[in-house]
Amino acid sequence: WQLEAELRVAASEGQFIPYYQPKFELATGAITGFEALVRWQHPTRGLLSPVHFIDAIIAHKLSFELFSQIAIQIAKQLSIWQKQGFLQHICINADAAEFSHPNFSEMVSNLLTQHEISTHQLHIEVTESSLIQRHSNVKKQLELLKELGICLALDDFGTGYASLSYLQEYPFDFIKIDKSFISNIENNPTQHAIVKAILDLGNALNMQVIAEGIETEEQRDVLFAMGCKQGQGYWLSRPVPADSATNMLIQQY
Ligand code: G
Ligand code: G
Ligand code: NA
Ligand code: MN
Repeated sequence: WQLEAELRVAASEGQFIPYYQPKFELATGAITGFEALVRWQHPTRGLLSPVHFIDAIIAHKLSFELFSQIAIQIAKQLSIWQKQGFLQHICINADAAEFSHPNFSEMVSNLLTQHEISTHQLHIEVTESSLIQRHSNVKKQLELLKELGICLALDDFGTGYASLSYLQEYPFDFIKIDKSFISNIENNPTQHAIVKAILDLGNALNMQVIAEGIETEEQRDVLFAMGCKQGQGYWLSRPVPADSATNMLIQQY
């Protein structure tokens, strides 16, 4: 199929929509925020997961278009939730290519002002793998975002080539432990030791640590006992459409 041509149509016609996966306090299960995960509402193929098109988006330099489209929908959603009294944050994924756009932070800042959203309600997460190329503009843009008051998370921590140096180089507030270290944490001493070390590191560096890919109550219990405070995973919920996310918030209060 004509992937590139179809992606360009999708970008111009607004076929990309966010799904929302809750992040929660391990102690209580209370929802602290949501990660927005893009889906492609394809006119004939139905709802497509980003694993089928994210690489093509990046290769064809459509990252900024995708980010803008998702960011606008998130800003609107935050504004709706704010009016309903829900002050949870939404976290949006960005790959480093997006930061190479010189107006990235300005675009984000304008969007927040326009929708009267406070900057601390938007988080941005960057995957380690996307930092490898070291786009020259990435550090500058991350620092500008940070100055705006936007929280930055380093995603998939531990799977990149230079995990520790990224912590030194860029101003992250959150570390997200990759789900490959959580998948069997209740039985696997190696995973347990790695997660323990990441939690200690986060503590020492004053960064908050979020465990990804929590699928079972047992994994939640183990992580909680280790001192991990925040998590995300199928145990609480898969990524869901906006109305289901709203229902989760309503049920919580
Ligand atoms: O739900 P999941 O299959 O939702 O996501 C698959 C991959 O796509 C993940 O690695 C996730 O980080 C990435 N991804 C999801 N949404 C976005 C997005 O809006 N921008 C970018 N750059 N990556 C995304
Ligand atoms: O790269 P990133 O960490 O953004 O990707 C998150 C991916 O992990 C998404 O595809 C999301 O749907 C998926 N995911 C979220 N929670 C779980 C989980 O508990 N188990 C598994 N296997 N995948 C998860
Ligand atoms: Na992510
Ligand atoms: Mn991740």
